[in-house]
Amino acid sequence: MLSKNARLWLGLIAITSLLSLASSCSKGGGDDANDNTGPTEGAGKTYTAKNNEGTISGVVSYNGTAPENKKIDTSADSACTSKSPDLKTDEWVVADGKIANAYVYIKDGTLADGSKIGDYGKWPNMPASATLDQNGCHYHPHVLGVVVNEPISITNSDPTQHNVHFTPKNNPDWNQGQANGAPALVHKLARAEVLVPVKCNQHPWMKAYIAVSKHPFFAITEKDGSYSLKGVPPGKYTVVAWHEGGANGTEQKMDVTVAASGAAKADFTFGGTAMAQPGSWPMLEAITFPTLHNH
Ligand SMILES: [Cu+2]
Repeated sequence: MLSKNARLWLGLIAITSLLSLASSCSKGGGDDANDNTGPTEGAGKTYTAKNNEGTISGVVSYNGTAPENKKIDTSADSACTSKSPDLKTDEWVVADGKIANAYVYIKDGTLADGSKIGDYGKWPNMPASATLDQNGCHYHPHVLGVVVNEPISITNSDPTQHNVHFTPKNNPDWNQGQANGAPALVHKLARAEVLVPVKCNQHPWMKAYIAVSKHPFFAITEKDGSYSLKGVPPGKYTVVAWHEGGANGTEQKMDVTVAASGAAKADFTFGGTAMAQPGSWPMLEAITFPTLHNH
C-alpha cells in the first residue's frame, strides 16, 4: 500500500505532466501563414517514394495593370551607381499579365493514407543548398525558397561592403557585415517560415524574401508565371501562392486534389479585386487532370 506521502507525490507528478501536455498542445493551433512551423531540425517521419506521386502546376497571373516599379536612388554609394545605373524596385515583375517571383507552396494537407504532410520531416529530393548573391547592390534571386536547415550561401559580387540582415519572426534575427572580396557567408534557418524579409543595412533599397519550408513542395514562378511542384504524394492539399505586394504580402489559397500519378492544375490571380479585397477573393476550385486524361 502506498503511503500518504507517495500518493501526494504521484498526484503532483500527474498534475505536472497534464500541465506540460496542455502547454505543448496550445502551440500547435492557429491559422497564420506559418502553419507548417514546428520543431524542425529534421524532426518528423521520412517519406519514401511510392512511384505514384503526381504534380501540381499552374500559372500565376495579374488582373489589370500592375503597379510600376520605381527607379532607385543609389547615389549614397557610387559603387552601386556605377554597377547598377538604372536600378528599379522589383516588387512587381509582371510581363503579359503573368507574375514572376510569386512563391507557391503546399501549406498543409492530408495524404491518401491519412497522414498529414506536416508529419514528415524528410522527403526524397530535398534541395541541398541555395545561393543569395549581392550583385549590383541588388539581391539575386529576389525571392528564394529553401527547406529547413538548408545552407544558404550569401555571396558578395560587388566592389562594396554589404550588411545582410535577416529579419524573421520564427527564426533568430541574423545580421552580418560582408566586405567586398570577403568569402561567402553561410546561414541556415531551422524553422519553417513564409517568408523571411532580408535587407541590407548599408543600402536601404535592397530587399529579398526567403521562404523556409519543411518539405520540397514549393516553387518560385518563372517569368511566364508558371510553376510546378513535382513528386507530390496523392492527397488533398491547400496550395498557397504568396506575393510580396501589400503591407505584409498577399496570398491566394486553393484546395487541390492530387490523384495517384495525377497532374493537378492550380492557377492563381493577383491584382484588381484580389488586391482591393484580399479577404473576399473567392476560393477557386482547382481543376484536376487524372492520368487517364493525359494519355
Ligand atoms: Cu548592400
